[in-house]
Amino acid sequence: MKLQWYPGHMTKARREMQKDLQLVDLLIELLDARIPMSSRNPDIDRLAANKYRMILLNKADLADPKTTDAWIRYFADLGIRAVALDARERTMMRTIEDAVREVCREKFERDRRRGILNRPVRAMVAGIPNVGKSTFINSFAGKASLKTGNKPGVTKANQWIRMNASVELLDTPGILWPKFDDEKVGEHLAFIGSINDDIIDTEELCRAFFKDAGVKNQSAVPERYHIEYSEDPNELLERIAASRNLLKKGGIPDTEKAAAAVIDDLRRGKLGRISMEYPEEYGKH
Ligand SMILES: Nc1nc2c(ncn2[C@@H]2O[C@H](COP(=O)(O)OP(=O)(O)OP(=O)(O)O)[C@@H](O)[C@H]2O)c(=O)[nH]1
Ligand SMILES: [Mg+2]
Repeated sequence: MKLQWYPGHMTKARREMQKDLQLVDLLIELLDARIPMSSRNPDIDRLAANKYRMILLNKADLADPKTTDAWIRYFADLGIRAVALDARERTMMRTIEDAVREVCREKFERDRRRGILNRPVRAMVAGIPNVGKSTFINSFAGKASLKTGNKPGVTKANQWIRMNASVELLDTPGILWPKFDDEKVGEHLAFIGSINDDIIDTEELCRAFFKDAGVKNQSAVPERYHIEYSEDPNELLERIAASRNLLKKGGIPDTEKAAAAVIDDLRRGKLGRISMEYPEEYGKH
């Protein structure tokens, strides 16, 4: 499935990120735990070369826990502290705060040696659209000061939020960093809802999902819709439409509505906790 990208927009976004990074000590990268690689900015290591770094594998509640653990080890091997997260859960925020302190310990110690007390860590929260940046900041701050929403493009501009005396966070609009050479990246981003649905053919996306997560679908999809599994994506869609009574005039299965239902269920975790990318597929870089 081919998706359209806008290179001009990316160049501008990259420049802005470079500028914003000059304002902060720490980069908190939010990745989607289901697709850590496709949701990652491919230039990030170069852009943030001299910053403290942390990764939050967000929406971990929708990903397979064992795979998420493997990703945490993968990033640890690259020297980056990663934490699995459900950003809606405030209980995790203590762990995050401790991790921030640990990652930035050098800065705190340097400040102390120089007699600077209580200079907060300034952190930029970056990630693709809809990954949960604003939700995370709201949970961390303990108040819902930022607008959130289940569609890409909710945050329109940068905004600083003071957490407490020791941390200040910069919320940023989501940015997509497509890797043009890989069609899968676009598909994975579309599966999880980070690409505007207006430019997506839902049926085509759904067929791609059936192919991509083939093994999982052999049980999760038939179970959810009470149908027999089929290797043929069109057949699957027809069976789902029939079983859900989604019919067009003349009793023809409405495969478009069936596809929309599947994609919606996928994004809500109704097809189970599905990881779509695995560390073993990616060499060290
Ligand atoms: N299941 C689940 N949903 C989450 C999690 N974090 C955020 N969400 C939901 O994901 C949607 C997007 O959250 P936002 O915080 O608006 O995402 P954002 O990254 O700020 O998005 P943009 O501002 O568009 O770039 C919302 O509906 C949140 O409730 C999570 O850990 N698990
Ligand atoms: Mg936002």
